[in-house]
Amino acid sequence: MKTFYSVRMRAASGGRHVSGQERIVTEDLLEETILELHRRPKGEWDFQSIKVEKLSSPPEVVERSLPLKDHRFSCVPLAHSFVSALFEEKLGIDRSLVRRWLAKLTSGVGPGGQNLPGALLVDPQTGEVLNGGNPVRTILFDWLDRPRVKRLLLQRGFTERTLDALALATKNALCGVEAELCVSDDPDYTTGYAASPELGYLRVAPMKEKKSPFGGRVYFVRKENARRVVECLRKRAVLIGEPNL
Ligand code: PML
Repeated sequence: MKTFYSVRMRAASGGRHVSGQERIVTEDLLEETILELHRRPKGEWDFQSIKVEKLSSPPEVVERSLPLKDHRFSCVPLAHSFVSALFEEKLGIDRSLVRRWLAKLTSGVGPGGQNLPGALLVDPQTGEVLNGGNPVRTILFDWLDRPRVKRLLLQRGFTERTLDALALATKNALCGVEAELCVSDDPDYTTGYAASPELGYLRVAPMKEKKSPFGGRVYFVRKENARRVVECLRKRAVLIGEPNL
């Protein structure tokens, strides 16, 4: 039986997040993956951590990702209206709650307007922020054959961010996240996404204004499920076979 490793890198500058990436690889790819992730951050950093963890059992293989659809709008308010109306109609999540969170994500969701190093959990029925407001990171996910899926997505005009975000959103759906909102914190990347098992992975542009440094993620999870979902996001290792394009 093959041994698998999780390799996770994060880099920061002056305490601010600069770059984060993760892979699940077999032993033969371990060294080159560590080096690849070390070289990964494009911007300056003064702190980098690379964590390598041997998985106690092989990751679960999921055949296909969430289905990917692209939605483009002429401005941010139209994009936000589309997402909030859809969440209300298809998922029963109050549109004003969705609008409020989209507004927060695009204006600094953390204390003092900081971006958070993970997602906030919000109950979709009551709007309560769960887990004591502590951000939760989804870890232990990757593509079964990352280079091939990357080529496929780039050929279709998607980006490497899509590659990572589609895998992450697919794992989230598997763990019981009912719906998710994501705004990139990269000032030059205005495409975000909204995802759920019913809706799939909806790339939405523009989710924020150009040059805005704000972004983040909100996971809608019912309070009674929060503990189980967080456990899964942190512990269940998942490899995804094909992008569902
Ligand atoms: C996409 O292009 O599919 C949206 C990706 C959002 C990525 C968020 C981030 O990690 O910056």
